[in-house]
Amino acid sequence: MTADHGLDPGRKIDVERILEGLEHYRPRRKGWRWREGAGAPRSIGGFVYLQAAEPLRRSVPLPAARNFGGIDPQPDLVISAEIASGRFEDDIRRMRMAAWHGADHIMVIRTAGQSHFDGLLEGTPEGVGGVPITRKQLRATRKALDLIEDEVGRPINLHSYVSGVAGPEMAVLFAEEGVNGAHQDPQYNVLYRNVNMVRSFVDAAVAKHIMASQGMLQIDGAHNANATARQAWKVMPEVLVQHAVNCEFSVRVGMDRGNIALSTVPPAAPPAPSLRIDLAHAVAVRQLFEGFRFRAQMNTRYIESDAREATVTHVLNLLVTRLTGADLQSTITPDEGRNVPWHSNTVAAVDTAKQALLGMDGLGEVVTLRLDGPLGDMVRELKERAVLFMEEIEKVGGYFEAVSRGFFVDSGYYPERAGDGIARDPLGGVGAGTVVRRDEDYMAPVCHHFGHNGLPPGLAKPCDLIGGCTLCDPGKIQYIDELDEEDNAGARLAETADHRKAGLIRPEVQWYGDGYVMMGLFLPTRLEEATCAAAEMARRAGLKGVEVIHALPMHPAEGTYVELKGVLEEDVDPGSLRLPPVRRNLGEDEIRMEVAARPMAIVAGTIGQDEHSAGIREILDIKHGGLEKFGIKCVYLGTSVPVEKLVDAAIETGADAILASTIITHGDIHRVGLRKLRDACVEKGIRDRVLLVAGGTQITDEIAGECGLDAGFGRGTRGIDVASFLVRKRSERRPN
Ligand code: Z97
Repeated sequence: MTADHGLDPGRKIDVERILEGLEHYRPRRKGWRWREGAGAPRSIGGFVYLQAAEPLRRSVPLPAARNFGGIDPQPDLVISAEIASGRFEDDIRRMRMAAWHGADHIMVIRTAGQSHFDGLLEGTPEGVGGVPITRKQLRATRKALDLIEDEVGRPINLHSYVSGVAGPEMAVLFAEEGVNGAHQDPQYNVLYRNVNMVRSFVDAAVAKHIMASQGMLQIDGAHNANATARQAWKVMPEVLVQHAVNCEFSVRVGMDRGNIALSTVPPAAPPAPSLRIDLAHAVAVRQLFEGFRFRAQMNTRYIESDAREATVTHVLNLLVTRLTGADLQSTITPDEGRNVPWHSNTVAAVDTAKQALLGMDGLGEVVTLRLDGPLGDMVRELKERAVLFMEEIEKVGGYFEAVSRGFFVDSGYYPERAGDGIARDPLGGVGAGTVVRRDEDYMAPVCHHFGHNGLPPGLAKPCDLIGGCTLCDPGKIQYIDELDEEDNAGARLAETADHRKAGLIRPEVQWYGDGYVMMGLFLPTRLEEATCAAAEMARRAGLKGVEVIHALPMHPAEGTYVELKGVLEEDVDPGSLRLPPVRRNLGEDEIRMEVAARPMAIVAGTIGQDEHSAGIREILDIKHGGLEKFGIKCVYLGTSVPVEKLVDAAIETGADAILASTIITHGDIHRVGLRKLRDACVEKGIRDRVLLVAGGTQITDEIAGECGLDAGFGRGTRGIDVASFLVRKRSERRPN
């Protein structure tokens, strides 16, 4: 961090500094923010984008951006990353990485079982399967995100969950701490957390009212039926009903439609013929709920441990998003199937969304969905089934009665019923009988409160009675720091402090210094043997705590691909490394323009008794982006060329540079050859006006320098590396 506490892109975020002075930190803005600048065509890198938002100030572009001048356009949709490793102090770093790749909605999953707590947690214990949502965790995260959003130049939304019997308290906490969005759906409590129905809906009214007061975005919970039902693709009519219940309830409580997002997931996935089913569902949802927002998510139900499979399903889902429209795009990683949240997978999922959405930019201009055929029929049928479902709810006496009869999460395709729905007792569940009617003179001196409030007349705002509520006067918020002396963020950070201070490098999956690495092995044997053998090999290679996280048979007998994780207890001191010099290339267009303005010619060949030619030809030939591509005139003399011949050719053609390739190194023959080349140039008086460049698998810049040449290029060199060097060096030496 720099002096003004802004982030320095070249340095790690200082988590200890984030935790300092938290008791006084206030979120600088509240409410949800969409991406800006979408809706009109935008020119970037010579392309016209129809669905792009404002670019980021700083970012990491997609790898292929190298071919497009390094552009990093940002799609029009907000992109989510779910980040919750159990330790918020480590998640902050992952949030920064995700933001640089294009995430502007950070969803923090709650630690297992937090929805069963009947109050707020304080302190910051370590979580399991998520992060404990506490004031300290939220405040530190929001503070870090405030810095990160300055760094990338785009608002970043922080999000978590308002559910369980502490839902209203959670909503107040979120409102106080500047949380920008939350899942809130009373049906979730009823069906999945067995909270009493009356309690859940009353709590929801309070929570939604508070969320609405801050302009928070709400995501509903309908998708959980897809994730839970035995046959998830059959609950489509029910999902529409669940959306309807939550949408109507939210609007009546006072939420703005523009802040109500339907959580919609494609009901099927390959190997099912999913796209037809998914499209019909997506169109039906959008037709029924016009004016609301759509949060497109993958169906977690179908995510196994295979990264490739998860990515393909994700991309198919993104196609549905582009064809039917959405406001917010979630990203899911194969970690759903592995239960290990890897930094790299979170970032990869954000990139998958960005890449696919950009690739499908403006798809609606060239492709339309045919609603006058089978798709339209399916959409109509789905809507009819949903309406019939709703009518039956009314007929049996309402929502509570319907739930008690197990209408929901039944895997029959309505009106079929499989009888496996979740049934709850309207008089039972957590918090049953805890709702009491307010007295006539009930009075609460707080500003955002649902329902009857018997305030004295003439008050400007209710909290004037107490000199301000916590939402009007944040100074009243009680900030409680660590309660547990052992299980707290400070203690966890202290454990790694020395390592971090020493600047040592250790691999990491989710927590600082966790040492985890992933190993991928193909083993030519059947699955059972392969998984055991792979684990054994990893142990022998020195990994500890080895666990197989993925195995895919290639053939029942021929072999299996296995991925495993384990801890590598190795540190590297960066001070002990000899880093190769970093060469930054000029852009392709810049090189071309320079060469057009001042023509450039080179002579090249493999020197000595060396018959290798593939490498040097790749550097020269236009086919794979060699020097010719930039307009550089190349004279190639072939293999086993005496250095004198190269020098003579350079004089004859007035070449700007000589490229000498040398692969063979025994007896240091490469060094001998290169020195001879330099000497020959000196002898013929051209050393000052030609650039001398060596290339070959074993060549380094250092070796070339030692032999009196200007540069050396080794394995992995591309034409542009050499072209960039030549252009830059020539203008350094001879500016005109
Ligand atoms: C998603 N990948 O993005 P607890 N309320 C609702 C929910 O859907 C959930 C909770 C509360 C998923 C994330 C699934 N949703 C996880 C409407 C969870 C969580 O776990 O009971 O504390 O609450 O939607």
